[in-house]
Amino acid sequence: MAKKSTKKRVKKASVVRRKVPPSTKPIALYYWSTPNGHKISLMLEELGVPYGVHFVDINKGEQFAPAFLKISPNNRIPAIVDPQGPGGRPVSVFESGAILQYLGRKYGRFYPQDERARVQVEEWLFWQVGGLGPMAGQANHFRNYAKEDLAYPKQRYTDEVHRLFGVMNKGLSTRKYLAGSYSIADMACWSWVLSASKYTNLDAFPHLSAWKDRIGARKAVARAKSLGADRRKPVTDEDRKVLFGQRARA
Ligand SMILES: N[C@@H](CCC(=O)N[C@@H](CS)C(=O)NCC(=O)O)C(=O)O
Repeated sequence: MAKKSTKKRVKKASVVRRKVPPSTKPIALYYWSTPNGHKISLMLEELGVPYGVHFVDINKGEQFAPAFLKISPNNRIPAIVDPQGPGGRPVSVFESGAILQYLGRKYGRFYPQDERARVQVEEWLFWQVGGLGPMAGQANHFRNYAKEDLAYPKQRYTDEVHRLFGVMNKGLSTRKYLAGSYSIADMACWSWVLSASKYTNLDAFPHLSAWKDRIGARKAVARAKSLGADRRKPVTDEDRKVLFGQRARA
């Protein structure tokens, strides 16, 4: 390796001395008060780190704004921008599961480093993003939003939520939280369970019911759930045109 000249070394050192202190700008959360949004408000509240909220009114089509699509190309909330990302440079993250993992790694909380414990958290996290979320989302759509009253999809997705609740209940019969200790997996599931429990009687799922109440009693969870709740309004026909029947855009 070539030896650096003293002149160069002095120059480099002077650059280092002039370096500005790291930005203290908080994480920006792109959010609307929905079960997917709550996953991240919950994690940020549990972490107790400062964050700024950008409300993205998905009923009015703000998820299609070009600036938001740069951060979240799937036109869905939640998303975050961390001004202090890897290497001290900003990073944006979309997809709730990826955001939870990112924050868990960054702050070293609610996402264990021990591989066995981490695998269990990931099992339940992916179970939520690939199962509970989509199934409960469809049940919600056909029960509350579809213009037509369609018996088959209503039953199909309500049954699937019931089955998934049974899986959770069984897991929670031997442990307090889904992966043993309170983790991002619980945070991912909680708001979905709360919303689906409006049409699924929890009497048949006592362990799940106790878990729901245990998490619901946490102060951080109450704060996270109430964030922007007052902005949510009943879906109108105009909103339906924005939200449903979306197809690929140029
Ligand atoms: N897989 C995504 C799902 C996110 C999602 O579906 N977000 C909904 C709100 S709960 C949304 O932004 N909808 C806007 C739209 O449908 O255009 C995640 O887990 O982040």
